[in-house]
Amino acid sequence: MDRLSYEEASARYVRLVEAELAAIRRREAGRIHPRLLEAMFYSIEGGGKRIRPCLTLAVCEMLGGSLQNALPIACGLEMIHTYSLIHDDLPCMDDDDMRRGRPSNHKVFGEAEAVLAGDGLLSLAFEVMLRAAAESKDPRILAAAYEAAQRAGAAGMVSGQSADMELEGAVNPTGDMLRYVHRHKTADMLEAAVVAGALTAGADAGVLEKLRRYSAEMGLLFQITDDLLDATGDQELMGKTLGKDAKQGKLTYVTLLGIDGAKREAEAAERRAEEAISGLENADYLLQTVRRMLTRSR
Ligand code: GRG
Repeated sequence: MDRLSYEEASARYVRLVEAELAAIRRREAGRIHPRLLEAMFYSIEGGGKRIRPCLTLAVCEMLGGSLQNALPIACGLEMIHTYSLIHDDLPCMDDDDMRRGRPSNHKVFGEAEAVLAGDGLLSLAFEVMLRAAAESKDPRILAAAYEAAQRAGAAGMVSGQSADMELEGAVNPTGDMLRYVHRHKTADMLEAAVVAGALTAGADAGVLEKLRRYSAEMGLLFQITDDLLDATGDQELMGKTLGKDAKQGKLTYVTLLGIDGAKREAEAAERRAEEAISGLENADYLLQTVRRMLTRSR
């Protein structure tokens, strides 16, 4: 990161992750039923910003860890994130026809196969992470996989999604309910990415604590900008249907705070994220990530 610009560092991480995901697909061909494999990797290969795996690799490198250790965890997290998008797009959840600039998984493969594609990605993610831990016998990789399980699982992202569905039907939705939803639905997976990267490098408790605070603020920032983009963004750039929140009368940070209030809250979260890691060395990639999130257009 010292010598590379933010864009160059990100492109290097994306190349590493995408090459490893392609290797996983090749390894699984012949083992996984062909149609299921195709459905799983249709969504993996459909683009996406790869924010989570980039964070995992960047934090590992920032703390002097080996990218080889972090790569299976980074790929596992991208697979878990992709499963959540496939399931979120289903008619019984958010009912979205477009994702990552292409028809959603169920539009191409049908609802039943899309459910299975999500299930397949979720379980393959743990196979990939736990195989790396077992083969290396490195407890740091096991700790990272456990972090991923906790944040992605029943008490993490899945609780966020469940609360989100409850919020949609609530007669008097509150700001606290909204914050709970996004703490889990959005921030938990970003925290998993950052903290798992740190665990692969053997970070101590003090560093982990700073990174957890940074991730929680980044999660809030990411969600507010997502809500702002849903209200004011460019559909082509975002690669998904926009304006849905207003159409569905959903409580979001924009409906709660207004456009200007949401922007101010995003700026405050960005500042708090920077403060959380102010004592960490070589944190340039993390600082740049939250600064760019504030002005992102996709
Ligand atoms: C179905 C268990 C389950 C969970 C779904 C991630 C999620 C939870 C739903 C997706 C909808 C949504 C608005 C989630 C908030 C987090 C978010 C903005 C995800 C999209 O992440 P990006 O922008 O997507 O990083 P790409 O495609 O770039 O990877």
